[in-house]
Amino acid sequence: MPEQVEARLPPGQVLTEKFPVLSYGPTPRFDPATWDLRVAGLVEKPLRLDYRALRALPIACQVADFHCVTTWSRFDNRWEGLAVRELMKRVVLRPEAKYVIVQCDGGYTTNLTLAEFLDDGVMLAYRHDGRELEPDHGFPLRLVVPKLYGWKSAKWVREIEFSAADRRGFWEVRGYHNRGDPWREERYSFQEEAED
Ligand SMILES: Nc1nc2c(c(=O)[nH]1)N[C@H]1C(S)=C(S)[C@@H](COP(=O)(O)O)O[C@H]1N2
Ligand SMILES: [Mo]
Repeated sequence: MPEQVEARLPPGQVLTEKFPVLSYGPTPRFDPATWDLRVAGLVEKPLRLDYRALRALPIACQVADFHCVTTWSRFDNRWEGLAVRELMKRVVLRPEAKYVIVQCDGGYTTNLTLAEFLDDGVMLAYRHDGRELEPDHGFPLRLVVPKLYGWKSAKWVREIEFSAADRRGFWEVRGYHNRGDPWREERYSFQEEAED
């Protein structure tokens, strides 16, 4: 393996040029007339953005590697969309807010700590590699959390809920690790027992 590849590939991962689709369940239908993104839970005032309002917000762009726990990694994904930091300029959190639960069309969920959610590079993307996101890859809006395994990058996001307590998401209750840092190879929940 070339050195530059090896340095960017977390342990146990294999590089792919393709962009596999990993979805539990069918791709939801998108209706721009009724779609919205909601920010709810422990916020001073809930926020609701319809599709036009979402796309009118400042556009962020980043290139990031993507690591799925099933062992494929895809380098240099060019994501465009709404930076979480930009979104959060419009939201006042209550002090008790410590966790984020991301809810998607189709019922998928995932959880993050507030710090993981507010970290560099976390964004709500609607374009990938210079085109609108494919529906199967999460159009109209997906989370991108480049530092964690792909299951945290929820597709078809509709609601971001701030919470005082952590609530494990769809895969986190089905045996995947609560955090999922690929560099620490945090794949499975049983690994948590050996941790802090
Ligand atoms: N709503 C939803 N988001 C999801 C999933 C899913 O099944 N449903 N799968 C996750 C997993 S396991 C991975 S690896 C990535 C894959 O993204 P992709 O299908 O665009 O490659 O999406 C994540 N987001
Ligand atoms: Mo995955």
